[in-house]
Amino acid sequence: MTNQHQFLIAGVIAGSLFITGCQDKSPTDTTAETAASSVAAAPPPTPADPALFLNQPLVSEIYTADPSAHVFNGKIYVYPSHDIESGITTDGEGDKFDMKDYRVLSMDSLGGPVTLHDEALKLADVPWASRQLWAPDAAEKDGKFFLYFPAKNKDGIFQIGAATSDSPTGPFKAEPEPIKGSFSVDPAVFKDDDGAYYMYFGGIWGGQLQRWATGSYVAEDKYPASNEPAYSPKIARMSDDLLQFAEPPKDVQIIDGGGVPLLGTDTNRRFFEAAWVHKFNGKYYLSYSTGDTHYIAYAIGETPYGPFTYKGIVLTPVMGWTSHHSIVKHNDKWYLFYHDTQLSGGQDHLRNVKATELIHNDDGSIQTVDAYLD
Ligand code: FUB
Repeated sequence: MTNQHQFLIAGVIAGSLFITGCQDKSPTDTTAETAASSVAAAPPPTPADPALFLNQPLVSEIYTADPSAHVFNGKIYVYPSHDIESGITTDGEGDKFDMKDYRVLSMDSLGGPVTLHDEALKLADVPWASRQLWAPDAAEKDGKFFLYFPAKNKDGIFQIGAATSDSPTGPFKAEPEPIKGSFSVDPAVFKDDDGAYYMYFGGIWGGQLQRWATGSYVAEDKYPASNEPAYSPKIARMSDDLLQFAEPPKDVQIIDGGGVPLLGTDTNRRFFEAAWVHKFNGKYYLSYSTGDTHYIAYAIGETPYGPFTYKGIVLTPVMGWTSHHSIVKHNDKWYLFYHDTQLSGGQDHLRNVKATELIHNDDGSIQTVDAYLD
């Protein structure tokens, strides 16, 4: 998240046109190792032209974003942020994204009716939090459901909380304190085939990851110099009760094909926020947003800890500044959940979640999704 939200739709369109204009590459180039800079992003359409959107919003009663999708007991549940018009106009640190509660979506299958459930958790019921309920995730273990969420604590520092429920749709009861040793935003919990759960998290700029470079919080934004590696997302294995980290968080390295960590200045490929992990054919796929270049990129690793080798683009820029997604398998098909700003006509902080099929090629690469039709 950034103080450049004034880009709004005009900026996104201009940026996309710039990318399109500067690259001489097909948007359907889906080979492994496709560089972000080699994928031409189609300019998002104007909101007045809904026929040009590849998918329509899953719900239109409320604004939703950052969709974390899971299949629990054969059904798809989506845990989104619940965007609201906060009335905040200053935007230095993503202040406009001032969400106050969560609501869960569910559906039996993609394309079928979507249920918008009642409030699952509200800010007022989280004892340690002061504001900004950002992108959540969820997990299930032994019939119990866990909601993980970032929020600013009373000192204005992002941490990650856990809340529990007997139902996947809540209501969830928040733990009295945030997860010990947690910081920054965008938790994503991955369950491996051996039953271990891992949380990935972190986000630069508004997500404050750049303030933790020393290992503790420093209230000053410090970014890597041009020859320094980018900030990494973090990983920690979860405790058996899924309420705490079982180990101190570690860096998740993202490297290029030559084994060199991506640099902080490699803005087309480096991690910004919105980490997500799925497993395909025994390999771990880390996907994430590149933030100010608006891609959802992916990298492949051999273990949950990585290192992950950069491979290419999952989703080209969407309408709106942020891009945030999840990838889930349901009934033998893979789906990409993502958001754009179709319903609000391009307002960055008023987003709507969508879904589309995601194809893995035979060589394990992912076919790039362009969310807009020509
Ligand atoms: O929704 C608030 C923030 O915007 C999320 O935490 C980021 O990933 C971005 O989508």
